[in-house]
Amino acid sequence: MSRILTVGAAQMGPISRTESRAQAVARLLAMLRQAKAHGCQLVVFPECTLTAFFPHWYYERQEDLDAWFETEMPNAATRPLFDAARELGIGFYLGYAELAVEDGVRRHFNTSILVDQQGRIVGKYRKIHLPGHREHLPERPYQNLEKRYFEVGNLGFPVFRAFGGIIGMAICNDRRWPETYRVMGLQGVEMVLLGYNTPVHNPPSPEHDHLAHFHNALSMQAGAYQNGCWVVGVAKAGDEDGIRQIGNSLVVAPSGEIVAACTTEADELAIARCDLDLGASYKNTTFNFALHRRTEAYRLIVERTGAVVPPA
Ligand code: CDT
Repeated sequence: MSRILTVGAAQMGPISRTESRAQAVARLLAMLRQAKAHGCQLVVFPECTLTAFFPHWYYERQEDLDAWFETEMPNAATRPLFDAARELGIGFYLGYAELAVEDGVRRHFNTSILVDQQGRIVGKYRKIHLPGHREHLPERPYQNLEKRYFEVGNLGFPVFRAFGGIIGMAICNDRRWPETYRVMGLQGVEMVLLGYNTPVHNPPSPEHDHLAHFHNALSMQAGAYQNGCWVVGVAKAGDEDGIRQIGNSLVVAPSGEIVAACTTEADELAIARCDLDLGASYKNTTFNFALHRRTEAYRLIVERTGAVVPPA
Protein backbone atom coordinates (compact mmCIF):
# COMPACT_ATOMS: atom_id res chain seq x y z
CA MET A 1 0.00 0.00 0.00
CA SER A 2 1.16 3.56 -0.47
CA ARG A 3 -0.20 6.97 0.49
CA ILE A 4 1.79 9.59 -1.40
CA LEU A 5 2.05 13.13 -0.04
CA THR A 6 4.15 15.34 -2.30
CA VAL A 7 5.87 17.96 -0.15
CA GLY A 8 7.84 21.09 -1.02
CA ALA A 9 10.52 22.29 1.40
CA ALA A 10 10.42 26.03 0.64
CA GLN A 11 13.69 27.40 1.98
CA MET A 12 14.00 31.18 2.13
CA GLY A 13 17.07 33.26 1.55
CA PRO A 14 17.67 36.09 4.04
CA ILE A 15 14.99 38.67 4.85
CA SER A 16 16.42 42.04 5.77
CA ARG A 17 15.06 43.96 8.78
CA THR A 18 13.85 46.60 6.34
CA GLU A 19 11.85 44.14 4.23
CA SER A 20 8.06 44.35 4.65
CA ARG A 21 5.67 41.46 5.27
CA ALA A 22 4.20 42.13 1.81
CA GLN A 23 7.64 41.60 0.23
CA ALA A 24 8.15 38.36 2.14
CA VAL A 25 4.66 37.10 1.23
CA ALA A 26 5.33 37.82 -2.47
CA ARG A 27 8.36 35.50 -2.25
CA LEU A 28 6.29 32.83 -0.49
CA LEU A 29 3.56 33.07 -3.12
CA ALA A 30 6.11 32.54 -5.89
CA MET A 31 7.30 29.34 -4.18
CA LEU A 32 3.72 28.18 -3.52
CA ARG A 33 2.92 28.50 -7.25
CA GLN A 34 6.17 26.78 -8.23
CA ALA A 35 5.34 23.95 -5.79
CA LYS A 36 1.87 23.58 -7.29
CA ALA A 37 3.36 23.35 -10.79
CA HIS A 38 5.53 20.46 -9.54
CA GLY A 39 2.59 18.58 -8.05
CA CYS A 40 3.08 19.44 -4.37
CA GLN A 41 0.11 19.13 -2.01
CA LEU A 42 1.88 20.70 0.97
CA VAL A 43 4.61 23.35 1.28
CA VAL A 44 6.71 23.93 4.39
CA PHE A 45 8.08 27.42 5.10
CA PRO A 46 10.69 28.35 7.78
CA GLU A 47 10.43 29.53 11.41
CA CYS A 48 9.29 33.19 11.70
CA THR A 49 8.84 33.21 7.95
CA LEU A 50 7.43 36.71 7.53
CA THR A 51 10.32 38.80 8.86
CA ALA A 52 14.01 38.83 9.70
CA PHE A 53 14.74 36.63 12.73
CA PHE A 54 14.37 39.54 15.17
CA PRO A 55 15.56 37.75 18.39
CA HIS A 56 19.04 38.40 17.01
CA TRP A 57 18.64 42.08 17.96
CA TYR A 58 17.92 43.77 21.30
CA TYR A 59 14.77 45.92 21.56
CA GLU A 60 14.20 47.93 24.72
CA ARG A 61 10.76 49.36 23.98
CA GLN A 62 7.85 46.90 24.02
CA GLU A 63 6.20 48.58 21.02
CA ASP A 64 9.36 48.08 18.93
CA LEU A 65 9.33 44.40 19.85
CA ASP A 66 5.59 43.95 19.33
CA ALA A 67 5.94 45.29 15.78
CA TRP A 68 7.50 41.91 14.83
CA PHE A 69 4.44 39.95 16.01
CA GLU A 70 1.17 39.03 14.27
CA THR A 71 -1.95 39.72 16.34
CA GLU A 72 -4.23 37.70 14.06
CA MET A 73 -3.85 35.02 11.43
CA PRO A 74 -4.66 35.41 8.64
CA ASN A 75 -4.19 39.18 8.57
CA ALA A 76 -4.02 41.73 5.76
CA ALA A 77 -0.42 40.84 4.86
CA THR A 78 -0.85 37.04 4.91
CA ARG A 79 -4.37 36.71 3.49
CA PRO A 80 -3.02 36.33 -0.09
CA LEU A 81 -1.27 33.13 1.04
CA PHE A 82 -4.48 31.65 2.40
CA ASP A 83 -6.38 32.70 -0.75
CA ALA A 84 -3.72 31.13 -2.96
CA ALA A 85 -3.82 27.91 -0.91
CA ARG A 86 -7.56 27.64 -1.53
CA GLU A 87 -7.36 28.59 -5.22
CA LEU A 88 -4.41 26.28 -5.96
CA GLY A 89 -5.54 23.47 -3.64
CA ILE A 90 -2.22 23.37 -1.80
CA GLY A 91 -1.62 23.47 1.95
CA PHE A 92 1.25 25.00 3.92
CA TYR A 93 3.11 25.15 7.25
CA LEU A 94 3.93 28.73 8.26
CA GLY A 95 6.05 29.89 11.18
CA TYR A 96 5.40 33.33 12.68
CA ALA A 97 5.71 35.35 15.89
CA GLU A 98 2.29 35.32 17.58
CA LEU A 99 0.95 37.95 19.99
CA ALA A 100 -2.17 36.44 21.55
CA VAL A 101 -4.48 37.70 24.27
CA GLU A 102 -5.50 34.81 26.55
CA ASP A 103 -7.68 35.44 29.62
CA GLY A 104 -6.95 39.14 29.20
CA VAL A 105 -3.16 38.57 29.25
CA ARG A 106 -0.88 39.48 26.29
CA ARG A 107 1.26 36.48 25.43
CA HIS A 108 4.14 36.14 22.95
CA PHE A 109 4.82 32.81 21.26
CA ASN A 110 7.01 31.44 18.48
CA THR A 111 4.26 29.67 16.54
CA SER A 112 3.56 27.53 13.48
CA ILE A 113 0.28 26.71 11.81
CA LEU A 114 -0.84 24.01 9.41
CA VAL A 115 -3.17 25.24 6.66
CA ASP A 116 -5.08 22.73 4.55
CA GLN A 117 -5.83 22.70 0.80
CA GLN A 118 -8.99 24.75 1.40
CA GLY A 119 -6.98 27.51 3.08
CA ARG A 120 -8.22 26.64 6.60
CA ILE A 121 -6.02 26.52 9.71
CA VAL A 122 -6.18 22.90 10.89
CA GLY A 123 -3.34 22.87 13.41
CA LYS A 124 -1.28 25.13 15.65
CA TYR A 125 1.96 24.57 17.59
CA ARG A 126 3.87 26.92 19.91
CA LYS A 127 7.64 26.38 20.27
CA ILE A 128 8.66 24.64 23.48
CA HIS A 129 12.48 24.58 23.38
CA LEU A 130 13.50 28.25 23.41
CA PRO A 131 17.28 28.62 23.02
CA GLY A 132 19.51 31.60 23.76
CA HIS A 133 19.44 34.00 26.70
CA ARG A 134 17.20 36.47 28.53
CA GLU A 135 19.64 39.36 29.11
CA HIS A 136 21.14 41.71 26.55
CA LEU A 137 24.74 40.58 25.88
CA PRO A 138 26.24 43.47 23.84
CA GLU A 139 29.70 41.86 23.82
CA ARG A 140 28.36 39.13 21.50
CA PRO A 141 28.37 39.56 17.70
CA TYR A 142 24.60 39.03 17.75
CA GLN A 143 21.86 38.30 20.27
CA ASN A 144 19.69 35.20 20.66
CA LEU A 145 16.92 36.66 22.83
CA GLU A 146 14.25 34.02 22.36
CA LYS A 147 14.07 33.42 26.12
CA ARG A 148 13.34 37.14 26.58
CA TYR A 149 10.89 37.66 23.74
CA PHE A 150 8.85 34.42 23.79
CA GLU A 151 7.03 32.32 26.36
CA VAL A 152 7.38 28.53 26.34
CA GLY A 153 4.64 27.06 24.15
CA ASN A 154 1.52 25.89 26.00
CA LEU A 155 0.03 23.49 23.46
CA GLY A 156 2.29 20.45 23.94
CA PHE A 157 3.26 18.47 20.82
CA PRO A 158 -0.11 17.69 19.24
CA VAL A 159 -0.61 15.74 16.00
CA PHE A 160 -3.24 16.48 13.38
CA ARG A 161 -5.16 14.20 11.04
CA ALA A 162 -4.65 16.07 7.77
CA PHE A 163 -3.34 15.54 4.22
CA GLY A 164 -4.38 11.87 4.44
CA GLY A 165 -2.03 11.18 7.36
CA ILE A 166 -0.96 12.07 10.90
CA ILE A 167 1.04 15.31 10.86
CA GLY A 168 3.03 16.97 13.65
CA MET A 169 4.91 20.26 13.94
CA ALA A 170 8.04 21.51 15.68
CA ILE A 171 10.17 24.66 15.47
CA CYS A 172 13.94 25.00 15.13
CA ASN A 173 15.67 24.13 18.43
CA ASP A 174 12.94 21.51 19.11
CA ARG A 175 14.56 19.36 16.42
CA ARG A 176 17.65 18.74 18.55
CA TRP A 177 15.66 17.10 21.40
CA PRO A 178 14.56 13.45 21.12
CA GLU A 179 11.35 13.99 23.12
CA THR A 180 10.02 16.31 20.41
CA TYR A 181 9.78 13.40 17.97
CA ARG A 182 9.02 10.83 20.68
CA VAL A 183 5.93 12.56 22.06
CA MET A 184 4.55 12.79 18.53
CA GLY A 185 5.85 9.31 17.68
CA LEU A 186 3.81 7.85 20.54
CA GLN A 187 0.76 9.47 18.94
CA GLY A 188 1.55 7.70 15.65
CA VAL A 189 2.98 10.70 13.78
CA GLU A 190 3.76 10.03 10.12
CA MET A 191 5.33 13.34 9.13
CA VAL A 192 6.92 16.10 11.27
CA LEU A 193 7.12 19.57 9.72
CA LEU A 194 9.62 22.04 11.13
CA GLY A 195 11.06 25.41 10.23
CA TYR A 196 14.29 26.90 11.54
CA ASN A 197 16.71 29.86 11.73
CA THR A 198 20.12 28.51 12.70
CA PRO A 199 23.20 30.74 12.61
CA VAL A 200 26.45 29.23 11.35
CA HIS A 201 28.25 30.74 14.37
CA ASN A 202 27.04 29.98 17.90
CA PRO A 203 28.88 32.37 20.29
CA PRO A 204 28.69 30.14 23.41
CA SER A 205 30.22 27.15 21.58
CA PRO A 206 32.23 28.24 18.51
CA GLU A 207 33.99 24.85 18.62
CA HIS A 208 30.76 23.35 17.24
CA ASP A 209 30.43 25.78 14.31
CA HIS A 210 32.06 23.49 11.73
CA LEU A 211 29.54 20.77 12.68
CA ALA A 212 26.40 22.88 12.12
CA HIS A 213 25.24 20.98 9.01
CA PHE A 214 26.16 17.62 10.53
CA HIS A 215 24.18 18.29 13.73
CA ASN A 216 21.24 19.60 11.71
CA ALA A 217 21.02 16.41 9.65
CA LEU A 218 21.90 14.14 12.58
CA SER A 219 18.99 15.42 14.71
CA MET A 220 16.38 15.09 11.98
CA GLN A 221 17.65 11.76 10.62
CA ALA A 222 17.67 10.22 14.12
CA GLY A 223 14.19 11.59 14.90
CA ALA A 224 12.81 10.21 11.65
CA TYR A 225 14.37 6.75 11.93
CA GLN A 226 13.66 6.18 15.63
CA ASN A 227 10.01 7.12 15.21
CA GLY A 228 9.34 5.74 11.72
CA CYS A 229 8.22 9.11 10.36
CA TRP A 230 9.09 11.63 7.68
CA VAL A 231 10.78 14.87 8.76
CA VAL A 232 10.65 18.00 6.60
CA GLY A 233 13.09 20.61 7.94
CA VAL A 234 13.11 24.01 6.26
CA ALA A 235 15.55 26.86 6.87
CA LYS A 236 16.04 30.53 6.48
CA ALA A 237 19.44 30.69 4.77
CA GLY A 238 22.27 33.07 3.98
CA ASP A 239 23.46 36.40 5.34
CA GLU A 240 20.57 38.08 7.16
CA ASP A 241 21.77 41.58 8.06
CA GLY A 242 25.21 40.28 9.05
CA ILE A 243 24.17 36.95 10.59
CA ARG A 244 24.74 33.94 8.35
CA GLN A 245 22.10 31.20 8.60
CA ILE A 246 22.97 27.61 7.70
CA GLY A 247 20.20 26.75 5.23
CA ASN A 248 20.64 22.98 4.58
CA SER A 249 16.86 22.31 4.33
CA LEU A 250 16.20 18.57 4.22
CA VAL A 251 13.47 16.00 3.67
CA VAL A 252 14.22 12.82 5.64
CA ALA A 253 12.47 9.48 5.10
CA PRO A 254 11.43 7.08 7.92
CA SER A 255 14.54 5.07 6.99
CA GLY A 256 16.61 8.05 8.15
CA GLU A 257 17.80 8.68 4.59
CA ILE A 258 17.86 12.21 3.16
CA VAL A 259 15.70 12.12 0.03
CA ALA A 260 15.71 15.83 -0.91
CA ALA A 261 17.83 18.82 0.04
CA CYS A 262 18.32 22.49 -0.77
CA THR A 263 21.80 23.29 -1.99
CA THR A 264 21.81 27.11 -2.07
CA GLU A 265 21.43 29.89 0.53
CA ALA A 266 18.54 31.47 -1.38
CA ASP A 267 14.80 30.96 -1.92
CA GLU A 268 14.74 27.37 -3.12
CA LEU A 269 12.22 24.57 -3.34
CA ALA A 270 13.23 20.94 -2.67
CA ILE A 271 10.52 18.42 -3.52
CA ALA A 272 9.90 14.89 -2.27
CA ARG A 273 7.20 12.31 -2.99
CA CYS A 274 6.61 10.94 0.50
CA ASP A 275 4.84 7.62 1.04
CA LEU A 276 3.17 7.99 4.44
CA ASP A 277 2.90 4.21 4.68
CA LEU A 278 6.69 3.85 4.64
CA GLY A 279 6.94 4.41 8.41
CA ALA A 280 4.81 1.37 9.25
CA SER A 281 7.56 -1.18 8.68
CA TYR A 282 9.78 0.67 11.19
CA LYS A 283 6.96 1.16 13.72
CA ASN A 284 5.95 -2.51 13.44
CA THR A 285 9.37 -4.19 13.49
CA THR A 286 12.59 -2.65 14.85
CA PHE A 287 10.73 0.08 16.75
CA ASN A 288 7.65 -1.89 17.79
CA PHE A 289 7.48 -0.28 21.21
CA ALA A 290 4.53 -2.35 22.39
CA LEU A 291 6.34 -5.58 21.54
CA HIS A 292 9.84 -4.71 22.70
CA ARG A 293 9.19 -2.30 25.58
CA ARG A 294 5.93 -3.40 27.19
CA THR A 295 6.92 -1.98 30.57
CA GLU A 296 4.86 -0.52 33.43
CA ALA A 297 6.20 2.95 32.56
CA TYR A 298 5.02 2.53 28.98
CA ARG A 299 1.59 1.34 30.13
CA LEU A 300 1.27 4.58 32.12
CA ILE A 301 2.37 6.70 29.13
CA VAL A 302 -0.26 5.03 26.96
CA GLU A 303 -2.92 5.48 29.62
CA ARG A 304 -2.14 9.18 30.12
CA THR A 305 -1.45 10.27 26.55
CA GLY A 306 -3.74 8.02 24.52
CA ALA A 307 -0.70 6.95 22.47
CA VAL A 308 -1.36 4.65 19.52
CA VAL A 309 -0.28 1.09 20.40
CA PRO A 310 0.28 -1.44 17.64
CA PRO A 311 -0.90 -4.95 18.59
CA ALA A 312 1.73 -7.07 20.41
N1 CDT B 1 15.89 29.53 16.27
C1 CDT B 1 16.53 28.56 16.95
O1 CDT B 1 15.94 27.84 17.73
N2 CDT B 1 17.89 28.48 16.75
C2 CDT B 1 18.73 27.60 17.48
C3 CDT B 1 20.09 28.19 17.56
C4 CDT B 1 20.95 27.44 18.48
S1 CDT B 1 22.61 27.57 18.06
C5 CDT B 1 23.11 25.90 18.06
C6 CDT B 1 18.85 26.20 16.85
O2 CDT B 1 18.77 25.22 17.58
O3 CDT B 1 19.08 26.07 15.66
